[in-house]
Amino acid sequence: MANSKYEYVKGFEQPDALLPNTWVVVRVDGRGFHKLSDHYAFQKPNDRRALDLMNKAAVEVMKDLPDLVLAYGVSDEYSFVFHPTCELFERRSAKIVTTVVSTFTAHYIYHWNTFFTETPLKPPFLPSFDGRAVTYPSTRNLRDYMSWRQVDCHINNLYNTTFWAMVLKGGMSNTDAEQELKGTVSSDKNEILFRRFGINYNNELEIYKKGSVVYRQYELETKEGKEAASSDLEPVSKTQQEKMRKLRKKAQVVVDHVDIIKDDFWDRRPWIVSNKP
Ligand code: DGT
Ligand code: MG
Ligand code: MG
Ligand code: MG
Ligand code: MG
Repeated sequence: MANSKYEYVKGFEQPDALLPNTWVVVRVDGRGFHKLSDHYAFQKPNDRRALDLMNKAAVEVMKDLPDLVLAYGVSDEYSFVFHPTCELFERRSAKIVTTVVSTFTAHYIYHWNTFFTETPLKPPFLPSFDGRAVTYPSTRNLRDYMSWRQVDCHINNLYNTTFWAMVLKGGMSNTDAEQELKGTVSSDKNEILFRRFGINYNNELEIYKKGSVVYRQYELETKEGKEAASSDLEPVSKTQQEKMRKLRKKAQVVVDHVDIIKDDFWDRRPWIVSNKP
């Protein structure tokens, strides 16, 4: 299109490319889910339907954006991880974040009825999500970020499980339960659960204790895939990149509820860090 005298306004747009060669984590978080979860009567402390819906939306985001290598979700939040080699939208932050957030929200709303069959969405209580991108220069930093979220999941879930047992099963008021839990450590909460309510925290569902990890599973590795994986060409050629993109798109996206703090998860799935299926 021909230049117009108006075109100078383009110069007002600020560059916002994320630092090259770094891990990019986009975390989305439900806006005002305290109110939203009350309104739609989410079960306390965990509503399986709500978590399954979050996971469904995350799986669809992974399918829509083959550049993603990993995601981790807990409560009303999900962290999506792009590999350091990712060049999506020339790494422009706003484009990446808004695409993840709107794709996630679209799937969350689209699939709501499948999980909440009795409680249709109705304004003004419509789910929306905020989002931000943070870059991490080393794989250690990325793993520490993931560990941080999973530790948070554990701490919150132990607290919430104990709190709601005291209130719903023990008939305590919210204030009394909160007061009694003030200053307690993990072992105290385990004790309260076991002695007063016969609940062994270890037997709680993994999805509640560990959150949800989403990644691509390459069990059915093809010959083509092995060739791509064994290649250490730097930089990766266009055809190679295309080949890997296709493999990523074909791979099954799975949801797991496992420890991502220790090495085991990462050692078993080297393609997550190498980005070479
Ligand atoms: P924000 O993120 O600043 O807009 O505010 P909120 O209200 O979304 O707060 P946030 O994100 O810190 O905490 C998540 C809220 O979502 C928290 O109040 C509990 C609620 N929530 C998430 N998952 C569940 C669930 O499975 N069951 C119930 N009952 N509530 C849940
Ligand atoms: Mg928040
Ligand atoms: Mg929130
Ligand atoms: Mg949250
Ligand atoms: Mg456009």
